[in-house]
Amino acid sequence: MGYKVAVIGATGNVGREMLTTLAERDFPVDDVVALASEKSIGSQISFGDKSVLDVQDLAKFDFRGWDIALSSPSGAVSAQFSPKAAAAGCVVIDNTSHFRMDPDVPLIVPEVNPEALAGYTKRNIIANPNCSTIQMVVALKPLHDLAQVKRIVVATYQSVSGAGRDAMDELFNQTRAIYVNDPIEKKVFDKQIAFNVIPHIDTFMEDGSTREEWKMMVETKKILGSKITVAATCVRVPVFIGHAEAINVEFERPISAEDATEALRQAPGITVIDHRTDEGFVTPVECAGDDPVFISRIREDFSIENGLNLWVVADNLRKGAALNAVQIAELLVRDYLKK
Ligand code: 2RA
Repeated sequence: MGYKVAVIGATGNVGREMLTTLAERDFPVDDVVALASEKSIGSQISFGDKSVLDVQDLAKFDFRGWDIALSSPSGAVSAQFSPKAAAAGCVVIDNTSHFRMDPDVPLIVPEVNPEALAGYTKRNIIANPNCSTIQMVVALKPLHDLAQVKRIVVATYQSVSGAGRDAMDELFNQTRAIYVNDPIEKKVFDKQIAFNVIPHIDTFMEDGSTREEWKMMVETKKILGSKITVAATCVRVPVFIGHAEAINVEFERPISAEDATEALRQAPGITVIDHRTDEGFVTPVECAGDDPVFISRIREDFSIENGLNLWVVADNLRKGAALNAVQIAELLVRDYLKK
């Protein structure tokens, strides 16, 4: 006996990846529906290689009788429809930032804090963390267990797919325009993204940081440990898929590069590729389409006590969003929604 699963925001980058991941992992569905705004009605979308779905109108959909909704619309749409779906008895796994810091909504990375899922019944909503947070806490969880993380300094190199399909088109069109000496158009990003990097993701805040940097700080505290301090600089780079992060970590206790590497090799959801030779590390183009969080460049930071540096790469649409949401759904049906 399977589950009735709705995908909200099905026509976006993450919504499409959610459908692909559900099909690839043979999630036990009896029925699946693709939901989007009225402008997408009439379009079709593939449910992996299993079937093709007619996109239905979210505004007119009745969630009664549906078990799980994987949701990745805008935050405003989620704010409007997630509570409605939850009230109809459909457990919502929401990829937007809207509910992440709600104390009654668990913020889950299955490899890191699966026990927190028990709190989902308070609102029938579960939050999927931000992509840049997910890959970082997956990498740091085994090291936190070993030597207790005290402070994180992270610089991110985030691909344009994190900003949606139009952002991917903008990178492609700008790159082509520059090659043929055409004028470039800027619609999604405030500056040229082709052959450039932009230290601005999401909106600026009063203290000069961006909401993306704020998300990494507050979400890490909620998922991994409230005493951990985080200094983040989030940068958009001309890459289509795959976020990379240069992470410097200070621990409460000593930790060697060898012990860290061994702990990472044993940890779930992680692949260590770290040879300290040419090509002995991972880059975003190599992670696109893959599930693991990849870790390279593991080395001690001798400039501080108990310091370590890491290079962490993951597919931001898969582990950074869709895969993590489906893994939460797998945990949910295994431990709570048995049929
Ligand atoms: C980004 N993390 O990369 C944000 C949202 N996906 O744009």
